[in-house]
Amino acid sequence: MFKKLLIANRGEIALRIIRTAKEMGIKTVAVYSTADRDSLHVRFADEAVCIGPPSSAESYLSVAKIMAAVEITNADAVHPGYGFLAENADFAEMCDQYKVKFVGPTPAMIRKMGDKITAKETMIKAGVPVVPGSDGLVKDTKLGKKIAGDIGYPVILKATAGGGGKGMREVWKEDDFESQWDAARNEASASFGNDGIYIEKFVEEPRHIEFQIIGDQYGKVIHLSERDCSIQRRHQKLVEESPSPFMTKALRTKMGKAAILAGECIKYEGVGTVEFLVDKNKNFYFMEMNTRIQVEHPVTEEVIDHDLIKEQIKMAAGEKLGGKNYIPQAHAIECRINAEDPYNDFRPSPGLVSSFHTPKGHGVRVDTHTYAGYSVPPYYDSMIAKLICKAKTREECITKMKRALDEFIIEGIKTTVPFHKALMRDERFISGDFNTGFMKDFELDEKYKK
Ligand code: MV4
Repeated sequence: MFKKLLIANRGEIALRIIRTAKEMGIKTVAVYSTADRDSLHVRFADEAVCIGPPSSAESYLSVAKIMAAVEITNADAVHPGYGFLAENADFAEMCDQYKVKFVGPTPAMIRKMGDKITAKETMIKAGVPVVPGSDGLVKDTKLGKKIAGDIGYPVILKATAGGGGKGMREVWKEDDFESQWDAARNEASASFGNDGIYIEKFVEEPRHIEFQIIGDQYGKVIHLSERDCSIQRRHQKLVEESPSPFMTKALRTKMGKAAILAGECIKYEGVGTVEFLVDKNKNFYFMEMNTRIQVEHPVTEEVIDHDLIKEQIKMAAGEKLGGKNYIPQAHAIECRINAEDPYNDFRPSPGLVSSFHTPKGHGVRVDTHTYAGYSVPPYYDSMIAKLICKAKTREECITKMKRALDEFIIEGIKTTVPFHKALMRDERFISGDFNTGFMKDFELDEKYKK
C-alpha cells in the first residue's frame, strides 16, 4: 500500500479523500492556492504545500507545480479528485515518468475515452449500443447534410474533443444545418483547439443514467449499479439519485452488462462511470465514459454501503477485485448546494459565510469543506456542500431530504437550498417521470426564499 498520498485538488473532494486515506493508514499531503490558505483540507492533511496564486491555471491546473509538490514531499501516489487534472493524460504520464502512482486509469485509457469518436468506435467494436450516426469525423457541410438526411432529422452535431455539452448543436431541419455546423465548429475550436465534428441521431427527451464501474489491474470489471442524473441545468447536475426511478430489474441487467463490456474492452483500471442516454422506450445508448471519481459518487456509496475512494486506492495499489456486481439496498438522493442565486439565473454568489449549520440525524450525510466564517472564493466551482439522504424507499428519502433541507442554515451568501426545497415538492419529480429537459419549464416559487 502507498505510504504518502498527495491530493491534487481542493474543497470537499480533497477532504473526502483525506478522510479515507487516514482510515487506510496513508499519510496525506494537501496542495493549496493562496485563496485556499484557510481551507479545511489544508488543516486536516498531514502536510500542506502552497502551489501558487488563486488562478487555477497557476495552481491546481499546473502540472509543474503539482509535480514540484510531489518531489519535495516525497509522495508515492497522487489522487486527482474530479475536475482540474483528473482526466489529463499528460499529467498521468508525467506521474508515470516520476514513478509516482496516479490514482486512476492509464494515460492511454484517459486519451481513448477523452476523444469521443475514438471512444464510440471502441464501444461499437465491443458490442456496446451507441446512438446511430456518422462513421467518425465529418469533413464538410456537403457530406454532413448527406449523412443527416440519411439518419433523419433531428440530428445532433458533437465535438470529438467535447463533453459536458460544449461544441454541441441540435439540428431540426436541413435549412439550419450550415449555421449550426459553424456554431459547433467555432465553439469546439475555441474550447478545445480541435474542431472535429461528428453527427448523431438526436435522442428526444432522454434520461441520463450512468453506471458506476470498478476495474482491477488484471482485467476484471464489475458494476455498482446506476445513478440517475437527469436533473441538470446547462449541463450542470443539480440532483442525482440511486436507484433510478426509471430502472427495472431487466433493464439494470442489460445496462449493467453493457457497462461492464465498456470497461472490459479497454481493460479499465480503477473507478469509472459509463454514461448512457435512455429513451422513453428504454432503449439505451453509450454516451461517454468518465475516467475519474465523480461528484455524485456518495449516492452509490450509500446504496451499496462501500467506500468508493477506498476501492479506488486499493485498485491503484494492485489489489484484486472480488466477483460480484452490486445492486441498491436502499434509496439515496444527493442535492448539490451551490453558492448561486436560484432566483437570479443561478448567478454565482461567492463571499463570507456568516453562519453555517448542517442537517444531521439518521440517514443524513453532508460532504462539505464549508464552515461559519469561511469565505467562498470566486475563482473556482461554486459547489459548497453535498447533502445526501438515504432511506428504504424513494418516498421516505424525499421526506427525509425535505426535513434535512429545512435544517440547513447558510447565511451571508445565496445558495441553491431554496431550489432543492421546491424540487422535493414538485409533482413531476415526486412521480419520477422526468428527463434531461426537466429544468426548461421549472419555475421557482418565491415562497421558498425564506
Ligand atoms: C445527446 C442528446 C441527444 N441525442 N446525444 C449532453 C452532454 C453530452 N455528454 C451529450 N449530451 C447529449 N447528447 C444525442 N444523440 C442529448 C444530450 C443532452 C443531455 C444529456 C445528458 C444530460 C443532459 C443533457 C442535456 C442536454 C442534452
